[in-house]
Amino acid sequence: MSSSTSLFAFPLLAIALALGGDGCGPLPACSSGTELGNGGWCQPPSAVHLNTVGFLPERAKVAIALQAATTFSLVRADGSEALSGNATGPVRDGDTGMDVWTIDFSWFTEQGTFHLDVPGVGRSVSFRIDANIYADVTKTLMLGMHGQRCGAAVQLVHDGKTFSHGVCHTEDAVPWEDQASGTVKDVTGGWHDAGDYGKYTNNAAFSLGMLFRAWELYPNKLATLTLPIPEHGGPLPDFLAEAKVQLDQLLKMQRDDGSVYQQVSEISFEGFIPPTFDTGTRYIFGFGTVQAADLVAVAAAGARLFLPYDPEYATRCLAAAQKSWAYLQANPFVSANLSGTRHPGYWRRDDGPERLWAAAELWETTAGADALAAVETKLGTTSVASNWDWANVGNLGIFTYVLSKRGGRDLPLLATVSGNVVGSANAILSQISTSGFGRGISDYSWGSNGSIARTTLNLMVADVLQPDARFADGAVAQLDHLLGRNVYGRSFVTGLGHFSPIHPHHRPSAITGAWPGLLVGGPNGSATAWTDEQGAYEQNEIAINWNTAMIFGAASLMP
Ligand code: 9MR
Ligand code: 9MR
Ligand code: ZN
Repeated sequence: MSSSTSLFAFPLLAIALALGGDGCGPLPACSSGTELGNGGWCQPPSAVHLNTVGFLPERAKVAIALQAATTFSLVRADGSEALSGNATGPVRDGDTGMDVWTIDFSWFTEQGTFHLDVPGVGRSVSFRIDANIYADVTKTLMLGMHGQRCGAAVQLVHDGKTFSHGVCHTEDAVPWEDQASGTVKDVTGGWHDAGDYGKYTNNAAFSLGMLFRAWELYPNKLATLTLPIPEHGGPLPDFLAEAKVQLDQLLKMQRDDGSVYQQVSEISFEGFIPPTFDTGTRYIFGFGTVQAADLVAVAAAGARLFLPYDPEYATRCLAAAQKSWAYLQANPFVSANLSGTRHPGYWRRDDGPERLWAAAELWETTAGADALAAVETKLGTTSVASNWDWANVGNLGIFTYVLSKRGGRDLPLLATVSGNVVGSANAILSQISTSGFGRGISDYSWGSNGSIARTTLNLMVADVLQPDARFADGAVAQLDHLLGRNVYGRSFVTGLGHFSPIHPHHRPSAITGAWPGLLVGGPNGSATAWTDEQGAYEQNEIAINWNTAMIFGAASLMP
């Protein structure tokens, strides 16, 4: 796991270095057992692998050891022992082949700062047991979203360090098909998608969909969240104000005929430069039904969510949703033509899941019979995915349908689909129980950390349909994993928890050090295929669809 080993073990990185593309250089060497950490000193992972932020008093508390553990003690910050007990195990984790010992102190409810001492293994980092930890986690992840803002100057402070950039990408953008005329259509604003400065309609809508689901399930929790954003103190709750930045930009992506553009970016990826230095021509590439359906979904949802605060905006959102809905009714699948760009990464080959989501959100907002018929037709042939990402937004529509308080649904269908949602959550629970590291999904593909975070939607929607404490504990296990109960004994979120990523593939971070509140993609290819290196974009990039999934999970566990 040392940086020098992974440098050679990771061929793509070797290629990137050979091309000299992205300013990623060899890291200073650390002695064995330590790695270069925040602030530039060598530090070890937590000896006991656990959620390095902490635990909720009333929920599961599980830590793991990767060496033989027999007993443990939980120690308060003043050195007194709070409890002692026995570890269990080992169990063999199938993904890594590692033996894993479990330390379970779930029944302990005292709040405070603690660490674990495990003879033969070592001492964990300090962590909190506190009912408020997930308010802090949610806030930091939302700060991460704020840092992704495009077309605006951004300044944020975290742990005493300031991160900022000036107004960027003010000339967004030239429609690719009209480039001869040189017309610029205003598609400024929104969030940078990831470590690059592109903006992609389907992934932005997907990300908003998860934030909106969080808002609708946890309005009282999220209304209390204060964020250091310019809109603070205005008419909108801060959480919705940050989300509106992206919805505003998506509304600008709509074309006159109701179709919607897909991508705003340069032809190729930018260099590793600050956003304000990125002044190459940006184009708008492709449009089609996937994007129209995505806009219907988020604009229709926006029309309900913003109504209490800004009725005029809600009306505008609904009109936009209806316009793209009409386009969808008149057009079978229209594929976005992304041939002008060299990186059409979010291209979609069909629009089925998007149409389902669009119909569900429009129906929930308007009670329209055509939308209900459309969603119910799709539901007859759609399963509930336990592992899902930007290419399969169907779950968002399914969750809206089953959680709705509206009448008029086909009751046998509703019962079947609700049962399938609970079934998906139970499948996630059984996957968690077979993983030494508590992962709710079994594969390791690009953005696997985001997919782990996203299982919290299945779990918590199931918890509404069929309340069961195991669902929230399953969600806790996912957050535990992302914050340190993993192979690495490290947090996967920049600026949060112990030994968080230092070199994310994120252009602004390359210049000023890791911006806070960003979930990195995680192992991609196998259970141990993650490295904290800037060049490793397939494992260590950050992205809005990963962050917003984790925001949902953290919000669900707020007090
Ligand atoms: O920085 C780019 C990142 O956002 C993408 O996810 C990734 C894959 O499409 O590509 C990155 O850009 C790399 C490019 O594809 C190849 N040359 C090196 C670039 C920076 O690592
Ligand atoms: O997260 C995306 C992953 O599912 C795809 O396999 C991959 C290649 O198409 O692209 C990932 O998304 C990247 C996008 O294409 C460009 N911006 C950075 C995204 C995160 O790496
Ligand atoms: Zn920008």
